[in-house]
Amino acid sequence: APALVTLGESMGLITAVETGPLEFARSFSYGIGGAESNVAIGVARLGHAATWIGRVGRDATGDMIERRLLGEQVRALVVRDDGFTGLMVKHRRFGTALSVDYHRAGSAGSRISRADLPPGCIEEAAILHVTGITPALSDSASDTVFHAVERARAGGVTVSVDVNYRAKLWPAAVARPVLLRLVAQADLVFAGVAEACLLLDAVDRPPIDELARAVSALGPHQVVIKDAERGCAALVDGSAYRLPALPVSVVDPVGAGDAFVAGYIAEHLAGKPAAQRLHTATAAGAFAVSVPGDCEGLPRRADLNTLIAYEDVAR
Ligand code: KDG
Repeated sequence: APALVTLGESMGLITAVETGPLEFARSFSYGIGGAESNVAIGVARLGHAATWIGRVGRDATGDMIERRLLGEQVRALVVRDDGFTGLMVKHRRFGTALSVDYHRAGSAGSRISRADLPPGCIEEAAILHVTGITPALSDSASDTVFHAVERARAGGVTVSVDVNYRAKLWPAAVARPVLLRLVAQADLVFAGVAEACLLLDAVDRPPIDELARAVSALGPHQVVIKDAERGCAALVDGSAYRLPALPVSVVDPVGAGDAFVAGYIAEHLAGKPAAQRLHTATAAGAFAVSVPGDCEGLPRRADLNTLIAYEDVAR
């Protein structure tokens, strides 16, 4: 079956349950986070085969990540590393103002190397999805991403890139040339407005349809610009699309971008036209922001049908 393969770092995610300063939080939930595993889980929930490749430590968090992925029916090609599994600490100061601290420098996940990609694992997929997070983690992680992209291109596999610029991992000036190199080799690119401006070195914020066109001029023939609650714009094989977001109350925006990507990729794998890919992506984003965790809220097919029925009633 046509399938997704992705690689990156997944981490333990400690989240303060109460809103307010972290030092006064008394209860915490424990879960997993990681942009690429979020996408893999989202695609699997929507009924497509998904493979995630990455390293975790020989620790309880590493066990949890492996079990969670297996429980989501993601094929997890997990390499156990002597390093520790990275962690994130998330708390909500007020409303949807979330802050995330990373504890990941030197982690097992950052030590991913091209030797972790078994022969055929990229070549047998329909889509390879990578993000701009992984090249920021280490030299070997960066090498792994570009090596995977090269193999995908040689094997005729569609290359999908989520720019996912993380200011806490690297400064813009260092990230920019690397992200440009990645985007130039992609068929399909997802970027937020600020990320597109970073790529294009645009200081004014051009309208999002213009951003899509300008990013596409860098190489990819499918570009989707995500503009949070204002919706998205896309340029797919020369045709322009614009879709509003769904009006939902936002509990936790983290993971919405990954849900969007998962929805888009799932419909791409299903051979659906661009308008349907964007529609499902938008719905998946709406589900994700309604739930506190990074990946727990990702929808299944039945959830999408519920949403359609709900929209019909609301209308
Ligand atoms: O996209 C959501 C991610 O930010 C989160 O799950 C963690 O991969 C992550 C990162 O590096 O920020």
